[in-house]
Amino acid sequence: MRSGFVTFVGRPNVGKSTLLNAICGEKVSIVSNKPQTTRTRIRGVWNRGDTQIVFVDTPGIHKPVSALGERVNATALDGADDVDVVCLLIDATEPFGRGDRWVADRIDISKAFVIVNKTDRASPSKVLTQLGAVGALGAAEYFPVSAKNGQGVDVLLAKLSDRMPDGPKYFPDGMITDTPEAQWVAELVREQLLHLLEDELPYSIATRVTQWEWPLVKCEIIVERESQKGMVIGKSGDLLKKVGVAARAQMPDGAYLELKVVVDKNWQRNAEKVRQLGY
Ligand SMILES: Nc1nc2c(ncn2[C@@H]2O[C@H](COP(=O)(O)OP(=O)(O)OP(=O)(O)O)[C@@H](O)[C@H]2O)c(=O)[nH]1
Ligand SMILES: [Mg+2]
Repeated sequence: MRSGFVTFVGRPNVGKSTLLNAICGEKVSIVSNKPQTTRTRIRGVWNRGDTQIVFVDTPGIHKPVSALGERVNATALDGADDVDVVCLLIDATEPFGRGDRWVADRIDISKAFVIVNKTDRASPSKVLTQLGAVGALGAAEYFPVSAKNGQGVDVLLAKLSDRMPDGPKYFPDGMITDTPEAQWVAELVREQLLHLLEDELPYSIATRVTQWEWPLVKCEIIVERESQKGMVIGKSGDLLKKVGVAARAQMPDGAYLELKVVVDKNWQRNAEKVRQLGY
């Protein structure tokens, strides 16, 4: 048996979580078109023959403006410690920039794999230009992939498998992730809010399951200001209803999901509150 750990790092929105889901064959990490979607380390497992790779998705590393930002950056960088391979993800559709460089400087790049993602949205010549730009980093390997259509992912998995040392099966057969159910439901709710709300509001939101008495699941949506409460609830509760329906559709049959919006003033700036929320 060969097995090991592989961490995805990169600036926000480059497609780390989408790639994790593509590899696992199901959604284990929430995804949105807004930056700073992932807030914790999320593990997803890939098995092939007698090889098992545990992939670790991390929050996008960015310039922090709050205690939450500082916390998630630290979570991401810690996730790159002590793993078999660190993969730095880059977006093929945007120039290699300061944000990417900042992350590259904080990992052992000579041992890292660089993944140029979203090749489905970039012309072959643009992908080549991007590979040329990142080639100067001196990484161990380079891979153009599309997390969306799977292109290049098999080649990446083959190379990662080669790097796995002899080791145990960390996760039993059939177990794809170790995210606790309650945390997963809170994430599903937050994912819908990221999809449905505009501008800065999603960054002010945290979600937390407060009661799990199957089939009743109560989830709190925490906002930072009274004025945000109404926006999350929507006209005559429309938005909140949409969130509930979409999240419940991804839960096991029969679930009854109750959502409640509460205000916790500026929770995002308070390191202790950030910690209590599980970030
Ligand atoms: N076209 C295309 N879009 C992609 C691909 N991978 C990810 N995306 C899109 O890019 C956006 C960001 O994807 P995420 O997977 O949430 O990115 P992330 O790196 O996990 O972002 P953070 O959690 O904020 O750090 C979403 O809208 C995805 O659908 C890809 O290969 N091709
Ligand atoms: Mg993510």
